[in-house]
Amino acid sequence: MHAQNSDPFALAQAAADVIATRTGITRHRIAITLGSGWKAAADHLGETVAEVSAPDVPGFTVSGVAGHTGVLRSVRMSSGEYALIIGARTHLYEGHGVDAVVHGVRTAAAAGAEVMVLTNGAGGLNREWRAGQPVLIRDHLNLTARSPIVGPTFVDLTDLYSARLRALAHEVDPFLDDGIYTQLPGPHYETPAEVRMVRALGGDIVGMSTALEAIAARQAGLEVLGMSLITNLAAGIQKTPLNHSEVLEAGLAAEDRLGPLLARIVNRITEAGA
Ligand code: 8IG
Repeated sequence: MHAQNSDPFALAQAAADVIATRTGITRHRIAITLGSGWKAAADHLGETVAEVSAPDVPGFTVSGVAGHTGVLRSVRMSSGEYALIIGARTHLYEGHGVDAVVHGVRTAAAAGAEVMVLTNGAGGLNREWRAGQPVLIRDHLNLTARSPIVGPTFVDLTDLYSARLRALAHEVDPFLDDGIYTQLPGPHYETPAEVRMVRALGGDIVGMSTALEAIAARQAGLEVLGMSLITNLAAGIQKTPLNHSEVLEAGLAAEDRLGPLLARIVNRITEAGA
């Protein structure tokens, strides 16, 4: 047990082994982490062949965040390939460390995935955006001052949010806008001054999850697609205070559109050959 905890990659392999045993699927070609507002999307992807409760899988815990389900699903897509849907996310602000935050991504890689789709709910800085609008992540600013990588492994992040996958997403919806995702540690939302800082730095989206996961995904050799559901405009841009129930409401309101959109993008990716 202690040996496992000290080696996050061994823990991810143990998780992948349990997933393979419990689902009967030895290889998941693509993995999708579902963030706030994206939960119902899983139902559109294909036929769910198995569900595993997150606490039954080594290294996963039930999230304390309302709107995060704590279930991993194996879904058979129209291409005949299997997708691993990760409905369990650990955030940096939960205090379990960076390895816990990126465990889902490392598990996806150990389960055989070549593509990692990271979705989240986030705040938007672009005044043209509206709550309930999905946008592609084009690049990120990691303002957590942390990395999931320990030691002298110098991972290239030039094309972190794969241009190839973004192009496939644009084939599905040419009107998808994109932006620079900025990860802050949270769990508090930004002050209006911090939102102005993010804007000055070139950020378009503020969130608390995806940048560290994307870095770990790239280290593991996965191709990354990132999508944010803009659930609110960032503090100071929208006039009303931010709250988590508003976030959940925006997610619910957008579900009808998000599910089919994500399903079409994921199926497009697997048909193109992951
Ligand atoms: I949902 O406005 C959601 N997550 N940092 N700021 C940050 N994270 C968020 C926000 C937001 N909305």
